[in-house]
Amino acid sequence: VALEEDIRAGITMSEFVLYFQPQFNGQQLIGAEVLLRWRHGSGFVSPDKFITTAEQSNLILPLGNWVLSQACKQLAEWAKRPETAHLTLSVNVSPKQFKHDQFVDIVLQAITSSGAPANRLVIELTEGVLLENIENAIERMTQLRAYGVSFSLDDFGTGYSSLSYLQRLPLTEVKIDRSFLHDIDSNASGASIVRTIVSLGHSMGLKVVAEGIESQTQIDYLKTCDCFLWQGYFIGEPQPIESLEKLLVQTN
Ligand code: G
Ligand code: G
Ligand code: G
Ligand code: MN
Ligand code: NA
Repeated sequence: VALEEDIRAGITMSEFVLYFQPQFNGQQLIGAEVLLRWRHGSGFVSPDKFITTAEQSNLILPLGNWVLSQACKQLAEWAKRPETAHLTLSVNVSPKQFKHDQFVDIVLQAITSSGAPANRLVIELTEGVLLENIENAIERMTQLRAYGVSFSLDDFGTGYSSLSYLQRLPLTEVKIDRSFLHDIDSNASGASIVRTIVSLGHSMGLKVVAEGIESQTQIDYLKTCDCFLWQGYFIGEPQPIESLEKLLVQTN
């Protein structure tokens, strides 16, 4: 309850900020994942410490709306300049947000009020919420897809659902869970699992993003798997918007 009160106060006091973790296609910067940070007291509180509470207390709804609207404002800014107009933003959406009756309207509202190009917005979801009520999930996703919004399945490979089930979802992308990337370095079966997941994703007609890249070895290996969509500390940490934009100048 104390944490819940702190989050409430944090929202009104504008203590929440967005960080942006770069995403690359090979050497080229193509966009970023939006990651919420809480500047509270003496330092930053990680989402791991507050997302669960925010989710339980419904505070994730105002917080999540804020993230979506900020991301859309950023996309609208980028759309004005040719150097940045191609960039995408991936926003994490929690189960409670996705299941909310107004979810589709909330996303459309964020897009419309900011003037963001909908086809630059990617929504990251996890398997559990999508399969809890698959018909409903398909309907919501299809409605937003019609406007150009894309969907990425986060933590791919850690769920338990059948592929035929997953294939029914109008996804555009999967993100290989970072535990598999980690295993490339630590054991032999890790490497073949990553290769299999990449090939599986491609055969489903999806983009495959490798996240949690922490070494050159992993990059070299991903190239041999025909996976060029990359995200991780080794190539770009989550950072404020200003430094992301500097990076753009350096990489283009
Ligand atoms: O950025 P970091 O690795 O600390 O994130 C920890 C967890 O919090 C990750 O699972 C990430 O998806 C989640 N997270 C980060 N930002 C957001 C956000 O804006 N909304 C939601 N729902 N989850 C987020
Ligand atoms: O599956 P197919 O033989 O069409 O694949 C041709 C090549 O393109 C393969 O190397 C495969 O990994 C890659 N590929 C297939 N589908 C996709 C896709 O949706 N996105 C990306 N980035 N690569 C793909
Ligand atoms: O659950 P999700 O995939 O959205 O989590 C994203 C989280 O992963 C962010 O909090 C981010 O800080 C973290 N992250 C990003 N890159 C790396 C990395 O290379 N290694 C590890 N261990 N975590 C990472
Ligand atoms: Mn994510
Ligand atoms: Na993930």
